[in-house]
Amino acid sequence: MTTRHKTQVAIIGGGPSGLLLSQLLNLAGIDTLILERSSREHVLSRIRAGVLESGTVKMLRQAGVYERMAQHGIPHNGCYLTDNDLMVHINFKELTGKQVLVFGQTEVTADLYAAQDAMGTEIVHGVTDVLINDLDQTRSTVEYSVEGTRKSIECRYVAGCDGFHGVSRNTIPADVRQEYERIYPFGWLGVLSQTPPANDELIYANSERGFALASMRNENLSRYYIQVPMTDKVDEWSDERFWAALKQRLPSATAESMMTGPSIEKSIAPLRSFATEPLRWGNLFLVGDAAHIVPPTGAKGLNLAVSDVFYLHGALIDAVKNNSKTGIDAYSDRALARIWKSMRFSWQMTTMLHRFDDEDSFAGQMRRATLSHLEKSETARRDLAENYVGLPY
Ligand code: FAS
Ligand code: PHB
Repeated sequence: MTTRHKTQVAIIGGGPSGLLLSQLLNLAGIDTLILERSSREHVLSRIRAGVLESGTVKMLRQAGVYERMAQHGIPHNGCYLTDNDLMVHINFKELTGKQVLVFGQTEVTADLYAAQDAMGTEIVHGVTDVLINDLDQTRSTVEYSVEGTRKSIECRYVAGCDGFHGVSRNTIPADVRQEYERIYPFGWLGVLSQTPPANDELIYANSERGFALASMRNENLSRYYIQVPMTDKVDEWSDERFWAALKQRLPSATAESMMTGPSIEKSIAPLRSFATEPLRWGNLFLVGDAAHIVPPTGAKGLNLAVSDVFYLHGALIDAVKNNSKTGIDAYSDRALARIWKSMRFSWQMTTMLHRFDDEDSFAGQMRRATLSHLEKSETARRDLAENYVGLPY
């Protein structure tokens, strides 16, 4: 348990945002301390994102967590969008010159923990009752409890990397915060199975029965999702029921040839679009899911957290090392400019590929027309590809 009372940047949350920010600040000689609510085992047990934008790969390389990603990550030059048996290939490489890397967030987080351990950074797990004070003073304090003891740490800046259900966002006064939200009436039932992937590239499938996604983690670990009503419970979905529903939504050739097997993880994730403004309140800066949530249809969640870290790490280095406030003053607007564009893309992919219970026949026609436009128009495919591989920082 830490006995420290001071740090330069206190980071709340030991997920990918907090860990990556801490690693980049430490590499620049800035002292940090991470306060994490869960155990490390719990953080590393969460199955989340699977696709890394090229910008994310660059940032992880800059942070020194590159070897395993280079060894085990699978470069993908494209993906498929399908409507029953119509398969439209989006060739990222041809259209943008870029590719994405399939490498699980769990692996990224594990590598970041290992790098932070090697750095000797203090990460306090099992913290509760975090309270952030004096954000309008030159030095702020973060109070927290751990193993029954109340502690506090004095710091110059606080990074709120504590996800959607954290305390940071609500530390900004309600009358200062402007929140934007769209809750979708469905979730994603996700399954991990030790089976070869159904296809060499991801398939985002649209069908009368709803959305499905065929993804992967490696050549013998597949990740699948199907759209389910938010009222569904995981234990209502046997493996057999899941595989049958998935196959009905994928192109028939894929469904016939794919291998199924026992699920090793099964969970339902709700879908929402959410953003809060501003991302700064005095010495506090919101990063990643603490600031925004996107539906995973655009594979943006983790990648957007990384671009927030890109903007904030440079700003904090300037503020701490050179006492220049320019970067931190600009952080919120700079990060939000990219956040809103990714928010739009994720919303567009979600509305284009999911069925809404109250939709009329016109909506189905619009989905099919969008897909057939993508099939025929290189311009439309380039627009999708540019957003999917990641807009510039
Ligand atoms: P995280 O939520 O990962 O980390 C926040 C950390 O803060 C957690 O470890 C939490 O324990 C801790 N914390 C919370 N409150 C605290 C407090 N009061 N004090 C201290 N610590 C506190 N993105 C994709 O791109 N593709 C996907 O397929 C995808 N699937 C997802 C499925 C689910 C179920 C969820 C929830 C998210 C998914 N995401 C996906 C988005 C996800 O990958 C996030 O974008 C990513 O985890 C963001 O990282 P962080 O900002 O670090 O937030
Ligand atoms: C995943 O593999 O978990 C994944 C991939 C792409 C997405 C969402 C999830 O858009």
